[in-house]
Amino acid sequence: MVCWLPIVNISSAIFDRSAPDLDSCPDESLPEFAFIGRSNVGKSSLLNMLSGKLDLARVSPTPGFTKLINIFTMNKTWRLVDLPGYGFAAGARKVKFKFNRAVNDYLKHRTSLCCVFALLDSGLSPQEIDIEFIAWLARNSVPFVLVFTKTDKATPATVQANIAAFTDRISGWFEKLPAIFTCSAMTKHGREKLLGVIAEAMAAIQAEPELVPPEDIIPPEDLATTGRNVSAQPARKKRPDLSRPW
Ligand SMILES: Nc1nc2c(ncn2[C@@H]2O[C@H](COP(=O)(O)OP(=O)(O)OP(=O)(O)O)[C@@H](O)[C@H]2O)c(=O)[nH]1
Ligand SMILES: [Mg+2]
Repeated sequence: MVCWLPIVNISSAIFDRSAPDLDSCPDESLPEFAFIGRSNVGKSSLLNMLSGKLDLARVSPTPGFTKLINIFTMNKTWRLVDLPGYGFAAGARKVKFKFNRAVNDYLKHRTSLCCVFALLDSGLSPQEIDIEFIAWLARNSVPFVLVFTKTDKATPATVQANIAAFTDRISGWFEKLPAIFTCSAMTKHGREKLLGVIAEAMAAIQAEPELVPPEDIIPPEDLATTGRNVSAQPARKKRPDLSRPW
C-alpha cells in the first residue's frame, strides 16, 4: 500500500520563481507536477487548493493572467508548476490551440516533470482546442491525467455527460484511457485523489534505483561548450519511468 499521508499534509509551500524559459527553471532535482489547460480553466486556483495556501499562485477572472512558468516547492521535496494557459490571445479573432515557446520546451524537455494535470472545464462540452491539446500531449508522449474543473458550477449529470463526450472523442488514441479526475477549487472536491496521484508518482520514483543513465551524463568539459546554463541544468536526465501508476 502506498503511504500518501506525508504528501497530503503539506507543511511548507513556497514560491520558488517565475521562469520566462526552460533554462531559467530551477535544477531538475525535485519531481514536478504541472498544471495546464485553457486560460481561465482554474489552474492557479487548483494549485492553491492542493497546496492549502489560497494566495500562493495568483488567481484572476481575466483570461491569460498567468504568463510565466511559476514554480512552487512543497515540503522541500517536490514541486507544483503553474503554466500559462493556451487559447487566449488579446485581440485575436479566432482562438487557436497555441502556447508559447517556454511551455512547449518545458513540456517536451523537462526531465523532472512526472505528470501533467491537463485541466478541462467540467461545465463545457468538448472544446476543439482542448481535443487538439490532448492530441499534442499524446503525440509528444507527455505523461498526463485529465482533470475536470469547477464541478461546483455544473450539475453532476452535466459533468458526467461532458466527461463521457470528451473521453469518447479521444478514446481511439489510447490503448488505455488516461486517468480522469474531477475537482472544485471552491469546495475542495478532488483534493485527496489528486494528491494521491502525486503520492503514487513519488513512491514510484523512490522505488527507482537510478534515474541518470551513465551515457546521458555530459562530461564537464562538454558542458562548457554547449552554451547551456551549466549551473542550473547540470545534465538532462531521462524522465522517470513511472509506468503511469495512476
Ligand atoms: N466556481 C468556481 N470558480 C473557479 C474554480 N476554479 C477557478 N475558478 C474561477 O475561475 C477564474 C479563473 O481561475 P484561475 O485559477 O485564475 O484560472 P487559470 O487557469 O489559472 O487562468 P490563467 O492563468 O488566466 O490561464 C477565477 O475567477 C477563479 O475564481 C472552481 O473550482 N469553481
Ligand atoms: Mg493562472
